[in-house]
Amino acid sequence: MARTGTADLVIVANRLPVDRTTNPDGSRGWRRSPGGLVSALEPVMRAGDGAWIGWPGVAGHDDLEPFVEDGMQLVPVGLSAEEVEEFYEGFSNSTLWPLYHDVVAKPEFHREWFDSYVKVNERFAAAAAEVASENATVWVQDYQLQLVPRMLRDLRPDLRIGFYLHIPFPPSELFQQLPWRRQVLEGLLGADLVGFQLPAAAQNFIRLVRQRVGHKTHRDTVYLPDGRTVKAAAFPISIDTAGFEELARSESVERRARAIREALGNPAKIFLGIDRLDYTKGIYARLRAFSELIADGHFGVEDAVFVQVATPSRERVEQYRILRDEIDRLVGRINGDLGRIGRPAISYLHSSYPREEMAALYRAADVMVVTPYRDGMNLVAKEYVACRFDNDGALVLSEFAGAAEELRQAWLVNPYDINGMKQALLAAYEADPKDLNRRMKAMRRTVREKDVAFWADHFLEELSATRPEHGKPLRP
Ligand code: GDG
Repeated sequence: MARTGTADLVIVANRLPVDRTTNPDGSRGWRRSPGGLVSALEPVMRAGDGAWIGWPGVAGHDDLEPFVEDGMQLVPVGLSAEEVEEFYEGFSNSTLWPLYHDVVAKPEFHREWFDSYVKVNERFAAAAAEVASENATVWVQDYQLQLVPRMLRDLRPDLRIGFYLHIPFPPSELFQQLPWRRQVLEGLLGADLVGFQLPAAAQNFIRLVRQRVGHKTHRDTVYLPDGRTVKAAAFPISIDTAGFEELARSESVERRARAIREALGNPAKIFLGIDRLDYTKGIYARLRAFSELIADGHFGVEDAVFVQVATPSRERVEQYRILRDEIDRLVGRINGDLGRIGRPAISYLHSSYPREEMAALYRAADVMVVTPYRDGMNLVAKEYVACRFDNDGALVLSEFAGAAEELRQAWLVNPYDINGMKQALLAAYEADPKDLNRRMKAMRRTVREKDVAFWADHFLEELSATRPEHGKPLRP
């Protein structure tokens, strides 16, 4: 067996939970980028000698020594500029991302991109093999690393391996387009447990394995010829609910929320959208629906404003540039047609903000509008609910976001149906406080009970239960 390391729990993700920074004096440092995933895993990581393997987010292979941050061993994996283009922007974000999101944009298939994907996945697998202790647990994250489970199992058959997909897993009719469909399925089958956001995604996977790889399957289990089994199941991801609520309750956030409303001219209602600027998120259609409500005379720009935060994302990918231009044009046209001096219909912000500002926006918004064409889960919807501790505020939510399976009391919409969206936006705008209260209370119960710690614990417990005779237990 290969030389083993000391980590009992290894997270393998495209990105490290820190960003590379350059200080004013030219020296380099790290800044923590706290996400839900890292806060959920921190307790287990600390207790069990954890390591996190990922790309630092900038091209180049310089100074990539493992380092310790907050008791976590961080292991950087370098990508060359060409690999960023072919593995990350190419195969991950121009092939898999659109393919897995219902082909909302046309996926591009290039053989060199896949070659790069294989090479980078090998590098991540080798890094994991090196730091994992004997019989350790390795948890691989997301669509950029689907070949890692198989590669890692070949290097280290002693490991217990989990995989979690954060985005949707498409139905067989779409997945079949992928020229490398078999390699991807076999890559995932290297895991003991493959987790998805929704049960339907797990079923898509099981069906594809039966059809394309020819393995025997029964319900949620795949039976491999060598006697090993692989389980596929749903583990809907969530947020640090208590953390968000605490932030939302802070005096400074409350003050900032009031200042935001003031700056918008104290409209009766504030609509809010917060998304990465991504073509899956349905930003264009939602802004059109809102603007038509004004044009149709349901309310005026003094009564309501739509604040749309679009966080810059994947800016070197062609489809994202096109989208940005389209949204720029649409916002310009709507404001030109409907706005008055000091009163735009849409307040559009192409920028990213600190968490405190996000919480203040959630506090200020009367109607939160989340209308993706397809979304694995959508954490923004859950964050809004977590921040509404007064049980007020309305959520308009796409049926095609994973979150719709849990947040049933939202105004659910089909984002392809503009008239239907208009009706839902208007209903949310006019809803009486009692109705809002009833809906929000129920949704808050859901996000409180099922937070990100619940998600991580549930996955890791299920993973320990696969091959119980094998691998050491984690000590949370
Ligand atoms: C993928 C799947 C799945 C956004 N702008 C800013 C900011 N954000 C934060 C939000 C939220 C997160 O980023 C976005 O998460 P979403 O779930 O909404 O969407 P994706 O980025 O597409 O995430 C998705 C998720 O993975 C987890 O599995 O739910 O379906 O597509 O937390 O608050 N945060 C800050 N400033 C910003 O400007 N601080």
